[in-house]
Amino acid sequence: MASKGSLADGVWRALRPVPGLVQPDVVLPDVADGALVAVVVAQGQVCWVGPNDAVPAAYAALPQWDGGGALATPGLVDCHTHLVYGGQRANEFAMRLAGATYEEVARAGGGIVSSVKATRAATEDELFALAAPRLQALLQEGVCAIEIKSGYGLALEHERKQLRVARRLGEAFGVTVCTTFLGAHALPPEYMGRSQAYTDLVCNEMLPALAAEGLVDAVDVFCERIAFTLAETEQVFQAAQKLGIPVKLHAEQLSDMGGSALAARYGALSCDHIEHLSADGIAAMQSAGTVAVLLPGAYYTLRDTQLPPIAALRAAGVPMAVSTDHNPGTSPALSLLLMANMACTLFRLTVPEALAGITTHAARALGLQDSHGLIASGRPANFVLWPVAEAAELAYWLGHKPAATIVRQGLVVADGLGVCAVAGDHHGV
Ligand code: DI6
Ligand code: FE
Repeated sequence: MASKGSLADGVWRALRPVPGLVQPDVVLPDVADGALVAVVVAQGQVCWVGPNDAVPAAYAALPQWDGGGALATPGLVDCHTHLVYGGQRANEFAMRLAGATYEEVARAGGGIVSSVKATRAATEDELFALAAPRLQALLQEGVCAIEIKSGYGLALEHERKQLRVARRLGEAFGVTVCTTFLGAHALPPEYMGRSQAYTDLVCNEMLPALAAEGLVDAVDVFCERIAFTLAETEQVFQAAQKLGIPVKLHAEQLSDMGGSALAARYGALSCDHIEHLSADGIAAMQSAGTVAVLLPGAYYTLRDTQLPPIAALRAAGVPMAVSTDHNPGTSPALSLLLMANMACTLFRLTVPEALAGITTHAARALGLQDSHGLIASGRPANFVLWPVAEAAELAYWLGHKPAATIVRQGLVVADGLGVCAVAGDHHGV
């Protein structure tokens, strides 16, 4: 299950680029948008992208792979997940079907806290074994970078366990994993009624310890009526800032708390959910360059009716990413392509917006804009060749995992198209 695969070094010819997701080094004046391109990979890095018939002679000695006109996108990026946890919460699914709301389930002792119990009870190896098949499902669709949050431990040793598993998953599967410390996800039962004391613990003990262990790439907070206040959120942001760690926020999911504007003031990488985002929040995100992360899986699961303000975000030029928000409570989703579909159908994104949302803009939401989310020279080779006739198909099928050829971290990890005819079985991704 580890990153088996053959080296992707070679000249990948006859690829059909998705406009905006492939950046040629050489643009010949007579090459129209949509003309075939070649991508040269050497030592696991993309080193040349350009017109198919203009590959420099210097690369003639490399293996030559014929893409046969397959559509090429960068490796997908899932920029918001809670992938590592114990147990599952299908019982809440049934409760909601019987009429309970997410907030009612949470107030009744279910919700995040029930996943906390199961996560605390699990060993690191058990959490790894539970998360591995979920990660594999995402990888089989071409995910090459993923964010994984803590937030189901809510105590130092258990948050550490989650983050260590996230790191181990990245190493075992050869995929870029960005870890996010979400200690301020919910109030643990032992701190009931002592929100300030728990926030102090998060800021003064948990975050510094985990950061010192190299386990924290970013810091997140659930800023909501049923979670942490604006003032508590700011306290966590200050602690992160002191350590030089970037922040992001679960913001305006159930109500307008003003979290996005606060996050933007701290230069947040992203504000996520944002169904109830105000015009002020949009303006603040726009000027800070903060990415709006749309999570249609949670919107769908909760049968939410408040749409995120897509038209206003678009008009303001705020980059929009799309992610699974994979978690056991509100988004048990394991398909980023399905999220692209739902972002189009439910939120009315255009297909190019949805595709940028699961690649380029998602990479930006993780601070990976210089290495992921675009096929371009100087980046690690992460790309996917799709067996589809047009780009819209990537957002069109419901629940179909196309047998793609996947290059991840410079290795051919799946070869559904038979381009190289040397890589392993697609299911081994
Ligand atoms: N927002 C979410 O969508 C998840 N966490 C959060 O802050 C839900 C987490 C859960 O219900 O377990
Ligand atoms: Fe989330």
